Amino acid sequence: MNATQAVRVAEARADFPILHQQVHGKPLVYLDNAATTQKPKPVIDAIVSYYTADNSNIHRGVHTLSERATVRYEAARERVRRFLHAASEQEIIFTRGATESINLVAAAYGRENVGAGDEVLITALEHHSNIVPWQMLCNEKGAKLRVAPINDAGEVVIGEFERLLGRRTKVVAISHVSNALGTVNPVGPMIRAAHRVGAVALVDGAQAVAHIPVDAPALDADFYAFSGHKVYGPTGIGVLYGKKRLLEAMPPYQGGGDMIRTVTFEKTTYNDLPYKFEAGTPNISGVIGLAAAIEYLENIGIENAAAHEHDLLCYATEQLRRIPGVRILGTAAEKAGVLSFLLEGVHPHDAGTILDSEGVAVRAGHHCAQPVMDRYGVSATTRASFALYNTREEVDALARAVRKAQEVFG
Ligand code: C6P
Repeated sequence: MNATQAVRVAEARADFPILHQQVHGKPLVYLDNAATTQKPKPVIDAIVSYYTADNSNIHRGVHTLSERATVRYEAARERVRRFLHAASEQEIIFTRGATESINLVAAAYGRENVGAGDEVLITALEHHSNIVPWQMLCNEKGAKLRVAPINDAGEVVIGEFERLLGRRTKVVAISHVSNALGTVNPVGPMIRAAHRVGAVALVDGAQAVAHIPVDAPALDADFYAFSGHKVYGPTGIGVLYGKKRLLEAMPPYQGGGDMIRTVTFEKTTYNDLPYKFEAGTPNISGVIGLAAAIEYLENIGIENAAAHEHDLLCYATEQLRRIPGVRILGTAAEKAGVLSFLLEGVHPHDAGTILDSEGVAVRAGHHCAQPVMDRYGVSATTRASFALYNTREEVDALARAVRKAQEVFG
């Protein structure tokens, strides 16, 4: 490890039990972190301890276990609040993931505030989760989905983005970091531009929060969405941050237990924030695991993790560029640890299969971002993505496996 890297990688790797195994007789090299990160021991322990000692339903029971579970659940909300620098815990809604967070805003905010002839502006970099909910809303309302283009490097053309903003724009929905190319969007200025025309701005932070310290109020994001499983936490848990004034004005997303104050057959009154948006028994163990994940990452330091991943990205880019026939997609000036590439004469799925036979786990496909693939005239790429526990030696293993794929299909 380079002496300037503050992440003690060997120590960090020891925290992730899953990394210490062989796949097809080779040491596992896990480079599919943009799809989901592995979970450190403190996260696994938090979930085990919850189910071993405190499991109960929350906000309902008068008994001790329920009180303990409720305390752990709400303490986790406070940790997420601090993580995003939100002003109030009322601004932190637990969801199933980034996808549900975006759907919640499209349904609850969008249905009330977007009408016929209005526009929703997204970018050509978006994941399907930040396209389809807006498309569904626009179809329902007779509104128009506008798309800001990207250049060959995979950067949003900011002049075009600004040109597409107008008095009809009601929502701007943008990714903080592209999952397919790794581009980091200048979300601060983009949010400010959205506000100048009176639109609200949602940021899809699914690929950002593990790599970039996020201060949602400083960004002035109206909504910020992320998934627990991409930030070393469990699957099935996510977060929606929303400005209190907007959340308060929005109708509920789903009806059920916990989101109500009173129910009669004639009328229901709704609970206060954030419970108004958390219908039904939530993913309690997921919330507790997420809080442990955030604590783990904060102890390492997001900036330290980001610096380490940046080093790996630069090193991997250099290594792959040395291999004739490799074409890297996504060469933005600001990139997080995602490396998407094509191998001449080898389909990305075949490349992924050969890499797997060498123990190297990557994602091959359209990465749920088909419009990005269309922009480059390809159907798929092979994608390596880095986390705080990856090493330069693993990048070397990736490069060796890529050469092997070339030989096999040569
Ligand atoms: N991207 C990937 O391999 P969920 O599935 O709700 O946890 O996250 C959806 C999502 C939303 N936005 C971005 C930018 C994303 O990258 C993802 C998930 C994974 O790239 C799985 S498709």
